[in-house]
Amino acid sequence: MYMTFRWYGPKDPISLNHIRQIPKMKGIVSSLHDEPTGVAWDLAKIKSYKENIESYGLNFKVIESVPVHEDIKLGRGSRDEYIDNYITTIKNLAQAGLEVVTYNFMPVFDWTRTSLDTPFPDGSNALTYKHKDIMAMDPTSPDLTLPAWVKYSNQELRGLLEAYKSVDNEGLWKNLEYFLKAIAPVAHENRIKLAIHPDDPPWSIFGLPRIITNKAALERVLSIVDVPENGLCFCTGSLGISPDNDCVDMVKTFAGQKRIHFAHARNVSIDGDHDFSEVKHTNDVGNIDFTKILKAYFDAGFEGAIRPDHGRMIWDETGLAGYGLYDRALGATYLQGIWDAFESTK
Ligand code: DNO
Repeated sequence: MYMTFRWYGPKDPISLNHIRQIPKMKGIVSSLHDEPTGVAWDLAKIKSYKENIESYGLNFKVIESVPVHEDIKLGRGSRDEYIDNYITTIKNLAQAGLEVVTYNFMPVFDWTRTSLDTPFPDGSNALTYKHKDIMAMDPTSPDLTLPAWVKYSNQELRGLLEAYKSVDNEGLWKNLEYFLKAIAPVAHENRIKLAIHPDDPPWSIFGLPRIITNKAALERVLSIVDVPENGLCFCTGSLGISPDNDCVDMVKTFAGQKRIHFAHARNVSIDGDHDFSEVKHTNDVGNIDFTKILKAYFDAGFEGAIRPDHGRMIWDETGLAGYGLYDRALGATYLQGIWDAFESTK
């Protein structure tokens, strides 16, 4: 396992110089954030982005993410053109020396929360989710936006929500299957590891289908194209908010099969039925115990990248929701410490 940190590019308030000062920090996870969804990424742009990161002594092997165009998820006629672009991007990333491509198959909205700064008694604040608040939200309201959401015009958004009315969960599976059957063989040939991120939260929101929600779904993804490159970004914070999901068991299974290509380490506290808070990485709180999760990775001989996912805002830091410096840096050192203790007993 090697430790990485997500960086949002030159516009990120956190600098590569600060990130490299985190003990044992090895690499950056990032994306060409200014590229519109659906275009083919240019090789020269990828190379220069990579060179800049590497000039700080950090590696850059993991892309998070190459977003999937909605036309692919909707199975529209234009999907082939977007799939061709995705394939070009995969080939160019391979040529530039990248190793892992993270993506998700969530319709319209990426991760979703109902509050970005719920205060905690110790003076920190964090992201939380209350299902009854989601039920009361109108996602097309101009006042409503989340950091990870693509900015659509109101009309586009209404059009998309309407179009998804004819795509149920099985329809979405079919569209994922079509996409994976086209891209996984290319990833295999080019030795690019594909890492699908689970749905966050792992249940339907705003009436949209959501399918990457549990162990059976992960097994199904892997079976669609059974090559080692067709794999997972295993996110404890997304899967772990469903009490039915046993994350330790899933790590044992999928890291054991060498199909986890990237690990997201986030701790969450289940506060009630479909309600949760994001909490610090340590095992005195929350439902995820990283001593157990990391032991499962360690026993499976996991060699991929891990990153501390969403942190709280502490010490009066302000910045991108979930992506401040301080709490994620504490998370990274906590996770690394657990790992080093396992290493030392080898
Ligand atoms: C949340 C992240 C996700 C993830 C994408 C992967 O903080 O884990 O936004 O990057 O879903 O495509």
